[in-house]
Amino acid sequence: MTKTTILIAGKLHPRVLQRIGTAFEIVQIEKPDAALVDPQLLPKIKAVSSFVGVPASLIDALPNLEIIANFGVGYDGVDVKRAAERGIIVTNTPDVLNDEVADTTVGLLLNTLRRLPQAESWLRDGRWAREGNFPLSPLSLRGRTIGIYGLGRIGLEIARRLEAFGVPISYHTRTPRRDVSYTYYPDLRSLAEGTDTLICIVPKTPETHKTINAKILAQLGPTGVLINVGRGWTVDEDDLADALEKGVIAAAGLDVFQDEPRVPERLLKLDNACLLPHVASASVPTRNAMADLVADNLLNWFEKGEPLTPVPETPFERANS
Ligand code: NAP
Ligand code: 8YV
Repeated sequence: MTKTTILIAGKLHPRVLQRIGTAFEIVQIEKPDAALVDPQLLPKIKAVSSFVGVPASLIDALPNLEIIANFGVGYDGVDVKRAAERGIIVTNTPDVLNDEVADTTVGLLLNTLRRLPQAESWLRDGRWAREGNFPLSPLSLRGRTIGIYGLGRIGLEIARRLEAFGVPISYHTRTPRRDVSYTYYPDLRSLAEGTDTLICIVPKTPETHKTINAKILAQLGPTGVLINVGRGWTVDEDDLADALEKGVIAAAGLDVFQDEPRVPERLLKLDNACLLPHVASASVPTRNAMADLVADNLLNWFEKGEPLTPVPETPFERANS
């Protein structure tokens, strides 16, 4: 029997290939660019999987495409509108990474406040022995008020963890949640005004672009702290660098940037910015779970005709539901 052909566009977690490699014929290209595919193969390709996204140009070049399996819960790299127009299912990897990303967020928050990376450098550089104790951290989690921008799957896990730290929690989403008792703010500005520690975990959408800007940062005030684990797109990085340089806010912890892997020079120079290279989900167990969900979406689609985790823009309705 002829095997279904799947295109892997760009580097992908090896476990996806291990899981699907025998069931399907795999075509691999360096980046999601249709020009890199042998033209004779284009009509054979029924699925694409990618870590870096799938543009409309690639979707348009594949006349028999049925499914795009995105590696990651955020699927902003996939042209989902074009996929929906063509009736192509897009899947992502929700839930299996919630705990890891929430754990990392709490770690990043504590590192930002208590300057633990700088304290370790102090020890490793021999300064503890030479100069004495590391300076007291001006900031602490004690007495802080937390505002979570985006209380979805991951935001909720962040909130649950921070409850154990004894800090009051508020949030902003477009729709208030009925299942939580945290304080709801109907807009981001009032959330920033009512809290001093803003944690961003919203998706990259046209509505969230640079919503964390000079005005929002000013609301947080001089002891304010911004933590961003959503997407760099949501923060105006020039405004943030200004605010950190001028003491408009006290510190920031960032896992994500507008133009990854490039990080603005101004942020790199700042001692009150704690910077991570987009590692919130990047552990072996969690990336394995994400890889399994990518593979299971593909296997389920071609074996049973059902995707496991389609995104809301390309819903899948079961024939008998
Ligand atoms: P989710 O369950 O869809 O939650 C998204 C939350 O954002 C919801 O509470 C949603 O509430 C809110 N939201 C969306 N648009 C909004 C807007 N315009 N204004 C206010 N709130 C808005 O998604 P998730 O699984 O928690 O993931 C969230 C995002 O985190 C992903 O899309 C991805 O970009 C990012 N992420 C980053 C990493 C990393 O490695 N750093 C890892 C995983 C995920 P409403 O719809 O009610 O507004
Ligand atoms: C991954 C993420 O780093 O799931 C997401 O949305 O941002 C991270 O878990 C991402 O998949 C890398 O492309």
